[in-house]
Amino acid sequence: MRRLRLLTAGESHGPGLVGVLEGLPAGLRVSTRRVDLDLRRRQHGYGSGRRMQIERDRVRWIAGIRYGRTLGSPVGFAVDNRDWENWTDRMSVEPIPADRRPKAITRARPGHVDLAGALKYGVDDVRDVLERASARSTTPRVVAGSLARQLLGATGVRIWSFVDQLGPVRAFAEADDPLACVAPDWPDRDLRDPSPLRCPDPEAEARMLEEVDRAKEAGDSIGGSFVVVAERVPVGLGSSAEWDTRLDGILAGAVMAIPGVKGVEIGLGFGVVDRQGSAVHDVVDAADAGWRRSSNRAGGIEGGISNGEPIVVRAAQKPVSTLRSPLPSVDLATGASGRAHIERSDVTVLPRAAIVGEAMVALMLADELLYSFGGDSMADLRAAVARRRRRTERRPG
Ligand code: EPS
Repeated sequence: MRRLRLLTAGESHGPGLVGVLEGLPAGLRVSTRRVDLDLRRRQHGYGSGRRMQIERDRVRWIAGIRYGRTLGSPVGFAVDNRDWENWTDRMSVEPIPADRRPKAITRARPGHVDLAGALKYGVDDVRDVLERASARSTTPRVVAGSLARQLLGATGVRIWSFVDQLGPVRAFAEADDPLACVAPDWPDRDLRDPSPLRCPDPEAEARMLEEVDRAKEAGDSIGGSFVVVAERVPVGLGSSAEWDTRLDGILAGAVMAIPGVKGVEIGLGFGVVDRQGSAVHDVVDAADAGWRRSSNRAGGIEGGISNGEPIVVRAAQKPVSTLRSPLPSVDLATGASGRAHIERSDVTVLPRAAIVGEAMVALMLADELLYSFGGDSMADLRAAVARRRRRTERRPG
């Protein structure tokens, strides 16, 4: 990140999670209610395990906010783990003699951090590495992302998401452009009253729910893909001047860094592979007084720069790697073959990962917005963005 800095810490079953977000301008009006709503959205979704009934994530501000507005100093925050009280021995900060410790986990789960992490850090108990790799680590990202969303919102940008595929079931499968089938009021409905899997195609969602049940009955897990959309992003975020300033690269890296994400597409993504250029590139709509395109296959980014169209990011998420019918594994301590260990877990985290996707996209866009338009205060930032919009949102003549 170029203007913002985010540091997070926290183990899944430790006392809690913390974060510091540095670089927000002064004067951003912070809605704690909205942050808590985003935290609640991250906890919502069919296919979650029992843990989500234990936790009631709420942000606790520690620094950087006064009378509901940012001060320009680093914003510090915490989210408590309610489950911690059940884990004080297994996650004790104080030393425990080896003979009184709960049993170490030594049979790594294929697909999880377990084996690579244990070998990297030279640990005997896989819990030392799995705790931080947990989906729980995304909680502070959602707090920071919610602040970024509020900053973007103050300049007119809106971010939303949906699940577009779970296992073999794809939303709006018959459509050329599934995004065009999402009802315009979906983002509001999704906020007020999210559907079980946060899928805007009810017929597909019913079949997705059956897939989750089937995976659960089989002791298996299931993944899929989600889409994040950012609307009214000003023209000109990112640049083609240097490899690491391209907005598509920045977004892809941040979304790929969500646990379990194995692929990221912008716009048409891998759909560009089998089309000719004329069926890929978006022409400017002759009937529009602005610079609108008649299609948005580029997903709102050309040459690494936002072009004013909605930014569309799609991510593929692998199935959760804890299986109730575990895969074969090898015991790290003895070298003996056996089955991977089983932790309480989820059948799918897909609807929740989409909220983390919103957070990562919001953070990257807020960072680029601040880089391009600067401002020590929100008033400076808003004025600079409005100036850019005036210059870029109408065609001459
Ligand atoms: C996770 C396993 C489950 C999830 C957890 C991620 O936790 P537990 O082992 O306590 O049942 O619920 O995700 C969260 C706690 C969260 O807030 O997202 C895992 O193995 O990664």
